[in-house]
Amino acid sequence: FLSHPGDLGVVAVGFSGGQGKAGVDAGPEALIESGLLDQLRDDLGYNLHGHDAVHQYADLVPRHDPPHRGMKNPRAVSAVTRRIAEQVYSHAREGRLVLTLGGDHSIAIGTIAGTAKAVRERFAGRKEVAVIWVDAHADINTPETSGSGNIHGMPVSFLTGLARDSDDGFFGWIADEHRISIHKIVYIGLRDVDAGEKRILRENGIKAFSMFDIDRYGIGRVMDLALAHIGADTPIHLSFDVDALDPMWAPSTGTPVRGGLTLREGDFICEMVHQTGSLVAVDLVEVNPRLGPAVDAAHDTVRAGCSLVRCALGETLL
Ligand code: 4U7
Ligand code: MN
Ligand code: MN
Ligand code: MN
Repeated sequence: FLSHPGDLGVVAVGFSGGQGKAGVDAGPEALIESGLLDQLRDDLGYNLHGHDAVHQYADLVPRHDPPHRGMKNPRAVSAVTRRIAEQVYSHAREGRLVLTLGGDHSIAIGTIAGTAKAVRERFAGRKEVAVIWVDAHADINTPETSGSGNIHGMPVSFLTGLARDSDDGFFGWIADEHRISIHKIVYIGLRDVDAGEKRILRENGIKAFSMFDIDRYGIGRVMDLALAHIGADTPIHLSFDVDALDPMWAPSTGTPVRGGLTLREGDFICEMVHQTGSLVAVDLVEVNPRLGPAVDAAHDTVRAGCSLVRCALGETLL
């Protein structure tokens, strides 16, 4: 039953340089091995493009990559995300919905830069992409506020222009066409936000629904409010960090935080975003099949990730 036939660009990103734990680069392979892309093709009816390779970007990762403004692996992350931006842009320019499988969340610098540019072009500058960022974390540290130096905690600051660098080798390649408006981002699932990040969110009036809001209003009302904030007929990029889910559902991830979304709440977010008909791109990131407490941890996490992606791409319960 082909409920949502269409063209889907796939970018599988085997990259872990935005943080320090090995194994998140094996996320895409684990998701694909468990049958995700077959399900999208056979069960949901998509025409897949670019799904033949998990990209490693080895040519872009220098041997020596000392910190810059406290950022770790800055040359590698800058070069890889720049390449990802081109890959995502080429798919989006062809009118394809774009699915990116990570990889750590630094790669969203590339994915969102790519969709932002494609959306501006498609609507001749009259529309800007909105971002729904589902995560335990806000990922909006600047290099200066970051305590860890890990760039997977900074993508939103570079994408919004809160953080900038004039050197192309350190994200200076990010131009206005790649950026998103601070008013067009909505967070869902936050529960581990650094003090400096809270300040940034507050001072810029950024829309955020924490786990408190989900407990208070329920995920149904939170999604209504989130989508109302974005507004109808606005192209949406969904960036889903699997650590938004409670570790009960997604234990194999680099920075797990207890008190998170149930798998059903995660799926619901994705279903609601799909139902808008405005989805232009989806990221699923931070699946690390090498981590986790129990033998089944990686398997459970991969299964949860597959479910999220299928819901975002149109799988329905009935
Ligand atoms: B993820 C952190 F300090 N805020 O900046 C940081 F708590 O993409 C975590 O959401 C970032 O997984 C987590 O290092 C990045 C930390
Ligand atoms: Mn996170
Ligand atoms: Mn994240
Ligand atoms: Mn994480």
